[in-house]
Amino acid sequence: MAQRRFLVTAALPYSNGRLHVGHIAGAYLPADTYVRYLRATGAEVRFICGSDDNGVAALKTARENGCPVEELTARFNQLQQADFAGLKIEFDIFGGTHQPGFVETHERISQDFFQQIYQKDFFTKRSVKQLYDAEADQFLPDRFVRGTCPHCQSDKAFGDQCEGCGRTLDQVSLINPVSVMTETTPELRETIHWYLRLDRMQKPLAEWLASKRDDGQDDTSWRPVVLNQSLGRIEAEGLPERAMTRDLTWGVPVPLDDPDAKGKSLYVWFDAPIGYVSFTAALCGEGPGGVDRWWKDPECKVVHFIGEDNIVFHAITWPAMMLATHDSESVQGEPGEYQLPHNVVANSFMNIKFPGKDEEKISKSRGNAVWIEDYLKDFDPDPLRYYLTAVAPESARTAFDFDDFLARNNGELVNAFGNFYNRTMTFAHKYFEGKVPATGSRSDEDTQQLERCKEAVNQTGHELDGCHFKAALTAVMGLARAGNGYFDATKPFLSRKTDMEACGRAINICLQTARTLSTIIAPFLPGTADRCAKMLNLGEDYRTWALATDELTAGHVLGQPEILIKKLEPAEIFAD
Ligand code: B3M
Ligand code: ZN
Repeated sequence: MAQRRFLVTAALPYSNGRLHVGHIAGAYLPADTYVRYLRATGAEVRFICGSDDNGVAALKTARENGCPVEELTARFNQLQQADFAGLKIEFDIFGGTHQPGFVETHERISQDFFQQIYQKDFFTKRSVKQLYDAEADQFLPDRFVRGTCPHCQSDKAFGDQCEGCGRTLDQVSLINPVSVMTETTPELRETIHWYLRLDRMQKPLAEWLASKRDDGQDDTSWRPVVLNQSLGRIEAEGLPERAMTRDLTWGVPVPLDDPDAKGKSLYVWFDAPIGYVSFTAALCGEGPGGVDRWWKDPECKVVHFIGEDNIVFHAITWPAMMLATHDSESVQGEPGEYQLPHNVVANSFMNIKFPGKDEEKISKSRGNAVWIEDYLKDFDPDPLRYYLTAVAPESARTAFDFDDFLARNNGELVNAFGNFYNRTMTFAHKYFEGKVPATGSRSDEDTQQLERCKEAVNQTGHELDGCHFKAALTAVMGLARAGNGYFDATKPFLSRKTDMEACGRAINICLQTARTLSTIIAPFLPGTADRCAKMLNLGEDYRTWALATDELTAGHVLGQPEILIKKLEPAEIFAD
């Protein structure tokens, strides 16, 4: 079988703030888990991320902090990289759409992309009325204007979107608009923009999306939330043209030899997904062996991991941009053309629940988040990786609950997983000189337990192939519990006094189970898995999925037992 090939991306974080647990649970942790799993199965993978530096978000924060926008985005790019490294979320490249070393390639590739679409006549040049801040002498793109939402009357509406009801907005529909630059009331003025003809792509896109519904055949179906949001959007409002340029100088300049394009940039949601491509170029080069091999080859599957607020951009706008560059009639794309994503995996948001308080939304402005930087000062990455997968918001919002975090670490990870390793290792060292005891003649109970190991490997792999991370972790933990169940049932603590052969057989089976666990826990908890492998004295290839149930031979010398997972005390939790 040819080696499977995947290009996996995680949403590019805006480089205007720190990362919190909601970001990690939403896109980065599932993406990293998926990549680790794919690699364990022998697939060739590139894992791409970087910061989303352009557009209004960074500009606005820079203004508020009175610092140059380049400085702000460079600083947060670095801080975010440190957060990811601390959590062992390991990209092959972390670029940035306006970072030194990346910005030139990114601009060129984004501009080429725009040009291609332009030449294929998928843009309409339009004159439109937009809000203009006379005092600041500039148009007010997107989040530079706020006001009251015409749909839900929330006063947390911005020029592009309402924070109250989540609807995308046309800024001129805002009630009582205010410029966030000067706090003055803006006026309407004429400006010119280039609109992507999404309307022309509505039919093929809708058909393509509909083909991603679960037909029970394979693991290529998309999550319902992604399809419901994107297809729902098309049903509700069709696909009107959308402006892909902005009156802004921070960003990728509009590459047209047209006086009307002066002083304008590409819309940040136009250039940001192209960041995936330009960072791939930085990692693998351009042309046939580089970008084309990862993006324009039907043999390579592109998988995007995102948060739910990014669904429409990844399931509609970005595929539409790629479609607009195609010559072929085929929606997915012919070899040599951009291939539409194999999957777009989105999670919901995560709320937060502080002890003794009600569950609430994570809010940057109110500062009620668990920041990764703070977490890493006190803890290892794995308890958080475990918790965020166990309560992942895969189909609905969930909450980061401090008591639950503690309970799951101590009750599940320590009690089930850690305890199984601990008792098995202790026995092997105490009574079998730190070696794998003889297999002996296995009972039904023994072969059943080995069968459970095989099933757990298959089940975990199957769930991971389908991006069901929670279910996959449940399968892993199921095997750890089954290991404890087997230990309790075979009672080596009794047989060691009466029947050393039976005791050895049981410990042998426990060690085989521990060996399987080390492989299947690895995509989720890489640090813990390394400690498992060290204790079992396994080689570097212990993560290889196909070897997960290869048995340790009798006499194999084990490593030293150590504490696998630490119990956490309530007082330790984010004591400031
Ligand atoms: N910068 C992240 C966000 O909306 C946004 C993702 C871009 S992915 C191309 O929070
Ligand atoms: Zn609203």
